[in-house]
Amino acid sequence: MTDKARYLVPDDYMADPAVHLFRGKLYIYPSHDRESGIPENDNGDHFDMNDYHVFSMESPEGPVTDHGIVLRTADIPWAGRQLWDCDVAEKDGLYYMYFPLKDQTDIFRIGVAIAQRPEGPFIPQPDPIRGSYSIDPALLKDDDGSYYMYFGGLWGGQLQRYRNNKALESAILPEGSEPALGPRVVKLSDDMLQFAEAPREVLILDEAGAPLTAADSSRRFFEASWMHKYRGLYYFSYSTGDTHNICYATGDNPYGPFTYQGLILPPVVGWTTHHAIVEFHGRWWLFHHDSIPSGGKTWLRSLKVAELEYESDGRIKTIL
Ligand code: FUB
Repeated sequence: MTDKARYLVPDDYMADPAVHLFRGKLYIYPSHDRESGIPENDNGDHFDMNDYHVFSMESPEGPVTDHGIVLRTADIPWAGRQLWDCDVAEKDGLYYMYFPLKDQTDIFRIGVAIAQRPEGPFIPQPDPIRGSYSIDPALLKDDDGSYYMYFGGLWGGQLQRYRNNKALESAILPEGSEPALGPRVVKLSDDMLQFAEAPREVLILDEAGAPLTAADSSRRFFEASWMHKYRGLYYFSYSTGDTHNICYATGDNPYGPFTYQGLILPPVVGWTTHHAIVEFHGRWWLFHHDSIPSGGKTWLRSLKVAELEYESDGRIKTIL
């Protein structure tokens, strides 16, 4: 699949792209996969990344510039292990990177690091965001200047350990006809360094208006939140994890609920799938990853980009 996609960083393993248009260029903020020798398991211990690079492009069809390492685990005061999928937002000329990382008790928290330029370097804050948990932060700057973070991921992403923003004594994954666990959304504080409110669970509904169930594993949320707007509508897209789809749901406000709409990208080679959707000069692009260049090793993924198109009614065409 995705024959029309091209690989962006053929000489290294990069995954989980977040992509934004800053200062007229596209900036890519990926995870940096590496061969750590840690055996593969359902908790994702094999995803043992310890730094981030930033890449930029003058256009999605042009060459890619590597700006080098911009943040290392070793520079983060509260670090335990595993720098997973990050995202960056710009406010008033500063660039804020949000990154999930396990603390020294092996619990994922979300940290913030600040840069003067989109290409970094990013200087980490001394502590993670108060009340943060789980993984895969994705940022939306809304048209009114508010910033929202979407986050959460199942299994190794630890979302099943929480209800109502409180840690459970032991993890509970909904089953069967129970509503699936939703991602979280939260408005950021004016200084971009904390949550401005308690995170809310995002509802993803089926065509009849009922929450997607845990058994509906080819459509329910698993991880890899992304939010973009098209013609004024909010498009929340995500990975279904163990069924390996990237799909989307739409709504009329940043908190949802969002109604399931369809498949953007069917399963790629490799266990994980993860993406970003961005507009560049009137055309739309899907950045994502697969594990073809590493011969299918799930922990060694490669960045790709493909054009994304809409039907006239606003539906996203599945990329085949
Ligand atoms: O890269 C580690 C994890 O794999 C990400 O946080 C998930 O979204 C999945 O892509």
